[in-house]
Amino acid sequence: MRRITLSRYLIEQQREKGSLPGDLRLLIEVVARACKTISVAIGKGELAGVLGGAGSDNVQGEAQKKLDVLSNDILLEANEWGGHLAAMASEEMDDPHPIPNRYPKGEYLLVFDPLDGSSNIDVNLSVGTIFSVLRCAEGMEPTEQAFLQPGTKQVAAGYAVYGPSTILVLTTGDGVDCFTLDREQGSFVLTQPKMSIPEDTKEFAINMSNQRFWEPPMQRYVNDLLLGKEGPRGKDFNMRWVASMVADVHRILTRGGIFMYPLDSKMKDKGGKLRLMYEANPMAFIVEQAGGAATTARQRIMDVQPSSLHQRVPVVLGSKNEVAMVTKYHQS
Ligand code: AHM
Ligand code: MG
Repeated sequence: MRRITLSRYLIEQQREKGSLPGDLRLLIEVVARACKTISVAIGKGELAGVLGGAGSDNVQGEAQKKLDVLSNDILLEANEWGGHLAAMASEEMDDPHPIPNRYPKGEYLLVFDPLDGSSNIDVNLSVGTIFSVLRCAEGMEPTEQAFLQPGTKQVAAGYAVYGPSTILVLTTGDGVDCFTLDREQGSFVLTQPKMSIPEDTKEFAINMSNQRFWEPPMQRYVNDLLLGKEGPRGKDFNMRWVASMVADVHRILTRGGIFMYPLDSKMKDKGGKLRLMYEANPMAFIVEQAGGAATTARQRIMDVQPSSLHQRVPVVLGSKNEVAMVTKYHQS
């Protein structure tokens, strides 16, 4: 079997399709390298003393885990000096991180959730890294304003899952490909080219404990799923909830499904739970590139014009026809 490493894949994309600028290729390679480093730290777990709380809060008032902080530092350090970035922003930092003056600057903006699903760290379940790449408009200072572009402007997005194996899923706007980390060789190898999400599904993912706080259309929709064969949907549904978006989305990319973190009355003033710039947008780009759909239940996620870096949105994504069904419930 032809073994295609991530480096070879990126070089071939650049050469054959001309679709991948050199700086973007470098950026993706550097992010992938950082993910390998994070994967090693997570793999060592308690042995490396990386589990547990960091004793600090992030800008959203959430308690940071040691691995949240460590993963953020790894991504910052890896990406600072290559000359491909104008600035970075992260779930774990209040403001964008400018490239230090001693390094050259590039045209890209990198946004990431360094460790998604942190509540799963200490219980040894899958966690991941999510990232999104934008271009900094010419002549614009890479301040928060430069980042506030809708998801349609993303030039690349991806996520890593640190699970039984470490995988990296990537799109540059030409489909979605999945790589598996060969731990002995230290390289990501293409294992699932051109991922595609089935249009229909019988599996949903939602945190059911929030049911009574959802808006009425979402309550009606999920009730109808639960009624199964006897209800209006005429089929039984299965449910999964890992509480790591990366793992839930990866399952959907592999076998279909619908993932929802809808608006609920507890966080109505915040706009939702998941963050637009570094959770919803990159996942929406990937899901759409794999033939699925991603909405807020009312609007395509990638069309939302961000008003702040840490903005939150409701998220409904996955199998196309099921996502459309959710929109229908919200229209009636
Ligand atoms: P995090 O980035 O702080 O880890 O939070 C995001 C995570 C998602 O991965 C997951 O889908 C969701 O929060 C789980 O939330 P809950 O614990 O409310 O079920
Ligand atoms: Mg997250």
